[in-house]
Amino acid sequence: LPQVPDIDHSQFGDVERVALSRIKKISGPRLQASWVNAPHVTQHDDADITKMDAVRKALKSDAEAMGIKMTPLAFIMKACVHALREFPDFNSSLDPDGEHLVMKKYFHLGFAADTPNGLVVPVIRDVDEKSVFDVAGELGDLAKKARDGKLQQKHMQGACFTVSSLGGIGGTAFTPIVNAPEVAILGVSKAEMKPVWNGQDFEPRLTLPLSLSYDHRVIDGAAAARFTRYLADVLGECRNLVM
Ligand code: CAO
Repeated sequence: LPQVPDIDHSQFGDVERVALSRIKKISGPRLQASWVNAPHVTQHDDADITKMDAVRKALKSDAEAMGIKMTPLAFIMKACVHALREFPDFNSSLDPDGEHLVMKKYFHLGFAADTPNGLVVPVIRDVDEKSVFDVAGELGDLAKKARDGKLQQKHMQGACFTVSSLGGIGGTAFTPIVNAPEVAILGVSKAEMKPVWNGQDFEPRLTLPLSLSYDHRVIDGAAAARFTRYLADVLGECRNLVM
């Protein structure tokens, strides 16, 4: 690879040299490996989550009684399983021989977690077999472990697909880097109430921006558009996401 010029910045003003965190030293080369090996494209779409959010709010107090925070991310992860089932190529990895896909029959989903020391990706196993309460509960536990620096290797292994949610922070879209050797990652931005034309009037609808980055060696653009639309429809209908 061509090198970035090595410049002595102190010739231009005061500087301080700070060590990278252990996590950044590990995640940096992995992100770069994915970026340079997998040709990335990002597909953007919107999901109407008005109904999903009403369901989530209705479940909130039951969840709280169980000590669980019912976050939108739990519904989104459940919806991803439906889309991965419908489009199995998204639940694969490219075999190192470059001539086969390794199709996964399980649904272990990673989620990007922001911690004081950097980005980590804990994994929730068998999301297909878990209720939205179970997924929300595990999300909360793993996110806390991540923030406290208590994740073990076993908590971060075996993911088939990753969700990176910046929805709690803000933004309208971004282009996440695929967590290789996975072949796709879903970026989620902040849901906003938007006026949507229903043929007669503008209706206020809660709109969730989705950004799906994918490895173009494995996934074609049309498949990515279909996957993202399907996911948006599953979220919109909010069927089979609770249990
Ligand atoms: N739209 C609108 N609001 C959202 C939302 C969305 N898409 N997603 C979450 N929210 C809300 C939550 O409901 C919560 O509101 P209340 O407290 O009023 O209920 C608030 O935003 C904060 O949510 P959160 O971000 O703390 O919780 P979460 O379960 O959604 O996410 C976790 C958990 C671990 C994913 C998150 O804390 C985090 O680390 N996010 C950053 C991930 C990241 O860095 N990604 C980039 C990696 S590089 O590709």
